[in-house]
Amino acid sequence: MLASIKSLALVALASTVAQAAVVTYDWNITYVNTNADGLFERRVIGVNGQFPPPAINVTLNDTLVINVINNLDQPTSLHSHGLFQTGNAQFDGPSMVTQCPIPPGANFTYTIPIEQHGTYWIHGHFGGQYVDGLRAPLIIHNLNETYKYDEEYTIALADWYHQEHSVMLEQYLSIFNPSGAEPVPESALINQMLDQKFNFVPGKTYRLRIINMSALAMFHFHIDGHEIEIIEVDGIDVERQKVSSFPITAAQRYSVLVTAKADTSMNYIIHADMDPAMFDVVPDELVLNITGTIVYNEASPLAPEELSQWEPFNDAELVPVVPLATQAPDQVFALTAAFSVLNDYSNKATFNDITYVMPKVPSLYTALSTGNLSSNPEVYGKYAHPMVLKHNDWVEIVINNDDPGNHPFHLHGHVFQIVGRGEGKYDPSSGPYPGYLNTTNPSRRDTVLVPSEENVAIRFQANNPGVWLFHCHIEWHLQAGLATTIIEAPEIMPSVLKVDPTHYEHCKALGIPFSGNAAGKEGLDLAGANLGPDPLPGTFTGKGIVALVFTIIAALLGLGTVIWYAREDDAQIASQIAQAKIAQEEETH
Ligand SMILES: *[C@@H]1O[C@H](CO)[C@@H](O)[C@H](O)[C@H]1NC(C)=O
Ligand SMILES: *[C@@H]1O[C@H](CO)[C@@H](O)[C@H](O)[C@H]1NC(C)=O
Ligand SMILES: *[C@@H]1O[C@H](CO)[C@@H](O)[C@H](O)[C@H]1NC(C)=O
Ligand SMILES: *[C@@H]1O[C@H](CO)[C@@H](O)[C@H](O)[C@H]1NC(C)=O
Ligand SMILES: *[C@@H]1O[C@H](CO)[C@@H](O)[C@H](O)[C@H]1NC(C)=O
Ligand SMILES: *[C@@H]1O[C@H](CO)[C@@H](O)[C@H](O)[C@H]1NC(C)=O
Ligand SMILES: *[C@@H]1O[C@H](CO)[C@@H](O)[C@H](O)[C@H]1NC(C)=O
Ligand SMILES: *[C@@H]1O[C@H](CO)[C@@H](O)[C@H](O)[C@H]1NC(C)=O
Ligand SMILES: *[C@@H]1O[C@H](CO)[C@@H](O)[C@H](O)[C@H]1NC(C)=O
Ligand SMILES: [Cu+2]
Repeated sequence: MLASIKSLALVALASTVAQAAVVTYDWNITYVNTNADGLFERRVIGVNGQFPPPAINVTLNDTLVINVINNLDQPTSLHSHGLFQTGNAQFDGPSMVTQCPIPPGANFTYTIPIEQHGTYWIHGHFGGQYVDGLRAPLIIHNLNETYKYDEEYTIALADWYHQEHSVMLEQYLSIFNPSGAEPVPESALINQMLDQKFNFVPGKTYRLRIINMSALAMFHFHIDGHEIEIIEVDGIDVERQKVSSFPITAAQRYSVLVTAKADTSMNYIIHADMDPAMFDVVPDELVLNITGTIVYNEASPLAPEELSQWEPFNDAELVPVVPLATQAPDQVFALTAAFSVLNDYSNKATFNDITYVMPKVPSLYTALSTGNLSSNPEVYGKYAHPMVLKHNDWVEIVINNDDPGNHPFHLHGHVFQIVGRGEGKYDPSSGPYPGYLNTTNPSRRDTVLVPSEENVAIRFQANNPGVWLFHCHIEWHLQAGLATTIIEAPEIMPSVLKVDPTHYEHCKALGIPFSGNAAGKEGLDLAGANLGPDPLPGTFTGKGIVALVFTIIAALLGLGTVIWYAREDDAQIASQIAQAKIAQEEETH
């Protein structure tokens, strides 16, 4: 199968005069049946009866209009990942943060002035709909690109599951999965299909835009026989950097330049190796290393396959072409990410012991309707985990990863600077942050990986009034509550942000209040607000709690045995417990 994403002849574009256009996409979101990985036919979420959903393709200064028709039997919403949405937070997309979700059968128009260029993606932001396929590249061209190239291809990497997201999520968050083992994908796809081919012509220079649209998997990317040079990271053009391979975590993007060979005597493999470290279990049948092909001549043989070394790579060393010095922060926050069994006995994610739970009123609507209380974090509800920022302040967030897994953290509405990295956990009360890197022109991006038991310090200026989610982009972890809400410049929000009144009609249709505090009430009366589970009391942590909980479950189910903690086996144990429970119930009936 040839690349369905057509190559772009940029020569034609480069000569035209800047002409901002309104570019309209009609997205009729429906279920589609497809066998994307050739292994299993399943129901997925597609657009206009097609799967994969079409890539969106616009130019800097255009206005992107997406007319959504929700033909699903569940609500939906769309997030344009990486776009600043200046003055436009109402179209950022996350359900219950900046909008009520779009009810089944309803329409919603996203109108997005394009103020950036580079490689982005668009995905569902209601529940985990993107895991079921609602995701597509969003490419923004620049009439005056920093680097010259002849053609371009988009390479969107994604993990692929055979079960529907909602089924897996229920299992993942159930009390029978106390160690929080994530669902492991059945396969991985390039451009949501198998065996994607990219035609190369000798002598030409190609820009490859690599997007990781995964729910979980982290890939290492390399191409046999070709040198690659990174030129863009998350929409920020960077000084050329030659690499042999690089890792790309969920939600990150890179553009690389690749110069085609001078002859067509061989074809070459593109490798996207899934990092097995991300998975609790690697099933025998899971193909970790997926490939595409660079085709010079259909008749030529494949060049011998090269295994990459997965060389160390530090994205903090990428130098933005448009420099931006950092500034001393006016506000500093420290967030510690962790997973534990909370007092609802399910394994949840927390930042500073708070697991994110959606408020009853979308937080943006709370900010716009609570007057001078909008600067008081209490109105947003404790479990929305609000962090209120003053307009134009420089803000630093130190993210401590106190979990054995790696997590890619994404901030909506901004790119941030990576200003520091360090080992272990940083506690602001212990003195100044020790891990600052060169802050002359720090690397900027919108999604950063924080490895296990390490910390990363990021900075940005609070110059984009709005409500922005900050969260782990592993979809399972977001659903487990690994999110906070940035309330940026609430004092001026009502004067700079307006919400299209038709959006409130969707709230009404779904019975969601759209003014007042997190409980939909006046003032600070939060009675009836959504509450989350809290940490279990006492000193039990990690595996201790897991063992304890199994004991409790076993006791509750009347099983006389103590079941020991075993991360690899707990799904199996859980299913044994469930089966035992069913058998017991059947006996008593
Ligand atoms: C985009 O718009 C900005 C502001 O109106 C203008 O300065 C810039 O030249 C435009 N760029 C292009 C490529 O049209
Ligand atoms: C949307 O797609 C569904 C399913 O293919 C179809 O029945 C419906 O007519 C479409 N709606 C519009 C407005 O195109
Ligand atoms: C993207 O849009 C440009 C014009 O804006 C067009 O020339 C090009 O063919 C489009 N590419 C794709 C893949 O649709
Ligand atoms: C949604 O948009 C489609 C296409 O424009 C239109 O046919 C349909 O009536 C609209 N539905 C609603 C509920 O407005
Ligand atoms: C294009 O960008 C380069 C720098 O990247 C700049 O020197 C040049 O003036 C720009 N040209 C136009 C027409 O904007
Ligand atoms: C995509 O991101 C996930 C999660 O971080 C990661 O496991 C996977 O290796 C990434 N894929 C690529 C090609 O880097
Ligand atoms: C996947 O690729 C990596 C890196 O090239 C290699 O070390 C590993 O052995 C490969 N795994 C399989 C199953 O081929
Ligand atoms: C907040 O607003 C209320 C009503 O608009 C007003 O009565 C009150 O004085 C204000 N409080 C402060 C501290 O400005
Ligand atoms: C910091 O980085 C800039 C370029 O980004 C470089 O010019 C400067 O030499 C670096 N400073 C140090 C102390 O490494
Ligand atoms: Cu995570």
